[in-house]
Parts: sequence; structure tokens; C-alpha cells
Amino acid sequence: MTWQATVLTLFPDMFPGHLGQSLAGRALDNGLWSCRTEDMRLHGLGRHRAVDDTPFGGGAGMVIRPDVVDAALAASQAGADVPRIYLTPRGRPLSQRDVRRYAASPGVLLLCGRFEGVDERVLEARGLEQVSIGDYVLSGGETAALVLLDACVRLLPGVMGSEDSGVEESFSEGLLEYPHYTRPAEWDGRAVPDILLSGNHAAIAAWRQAQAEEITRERRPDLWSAWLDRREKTGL
Ligand code: 6GU
Repeated sequence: MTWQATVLTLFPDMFPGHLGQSLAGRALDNGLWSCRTEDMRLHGLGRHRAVDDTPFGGGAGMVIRPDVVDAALAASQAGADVPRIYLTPRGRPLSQRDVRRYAASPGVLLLCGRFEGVDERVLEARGLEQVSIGDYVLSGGETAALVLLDACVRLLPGVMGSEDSGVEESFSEGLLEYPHYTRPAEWDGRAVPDILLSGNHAAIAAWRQAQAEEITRERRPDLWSAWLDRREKTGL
């Protein structure tokens, strides 16, 4: 019942990070989820607890050894039934669909790389999915792991304040969300769109839908194409 995050990392102090605060932090305190770390350094070799070595074939940087990762995996005691995820810019892009799957699992095991990466063999042999959080390069997988955990934890039952704060506004429908406004009705010479003050809920809903479509078309032509295809197929 407690959703269990297990993080294999060389920087255990980075967890739970910002997830110890706010909604996720309260959920952590209330036992709705938990965050364990396994320090890979404890499984390093020799007097210096070496976790990495030079890449076969040459090249810059260092690669984390497969035996070190495997020892950390074994020590972590993560359930055999949880998705195992290696955070890497070489992975498939993380989607809200993946996040829903992870949140619906008993937990996740996250492997955070540093250096040039992790020996490919342990990823294959131990069944780790390779996942990226976007097309830019981070200095390590830890911040990406925190992003993934944030996205999962907010979907856990009882975590979001009001269950229907629209847990998945954007993306669940396939469109970016419409813009939001609050008081004051005029600020810095800018008025809130009149329709939002009209009290006409059907008209407001139609305006918001049109805004969502326009913003998606402008900002995310990829999502817009997919949404048009889906609308055509489902005949909406
Ligand atoms: Cl998962 N790791 C690193 N190091 N960089 C990234 C990333 C992950 N996703 C996007 N950039």
C-alpha cells in the first residue's frame, strides 16, 4: 500500500530533495509513499571504493561498472514486481502514459548514472528500461529521477489536495491547457477576457477548448497532429 521508490545513486543526499516539501512531503510524512536510497559507493571496489572505469574502445569519461550496479541492485531489496528504470538522455522519452503505469505499480527502482554512463550489459541482464526526460543533457540522472518521482507521486491516491483538481489537465486529453486568470479583473492595464466574467458556463467551456486547441497548434505541432488524427479516427 505504501508506494516504494528505491534510488540507486552516488548522491543519496539529493533524495527526497524537493519532494520532502509541499504535497509530496506531506504524503511522505503520511506514509503514502517512501523513498529509499542505495549508495552505489558502498558497493565500490578496493580501498578507494571505485565504482567506474575507463571505457573499452577508448574515449572520454568513465563508465560505471556492471558488477557494482548489480551489487547495489541486490542490496536494495526492491520488489521484483517494480519497474526498473535507468535515467539516461539515450532513453525513450518519458510520457504521462509511462508515469501512470509507474504510479499504478507498487513502486519504482531508479538507477541514476553519472560519468559517461553505465555498462550496457547490466541494463540488459537485469531488465532496466532506459528513460530520458527530454532533449537536453543533465550532469547526472538524479534530477531526472526527482522529476519522474514528482510526476508519479502526485498521481498516488490521496496525494493531491482535492482528488479532482484535475490530476492530469494537460496531456490526458492530448491538448495543452487553456490559460488561467484570477483577481484583479484589471491588472497593469490588462483586462481578463470578458467571457470569463460572463457567468455563461457553456460559452466559457467553448472558449477554453478553442484556446487549448490554438495554443497546442502554435506551440506543439507534434501534439496537434496527433490530436487531429485521434479526433478523425474516433469521429469526434
Ligand atoms: Cl534521464 N539523464 C541525464 N543525465 N540527462 C538527461 C536525462 C537523463 N534526460 C534528459 N537529459
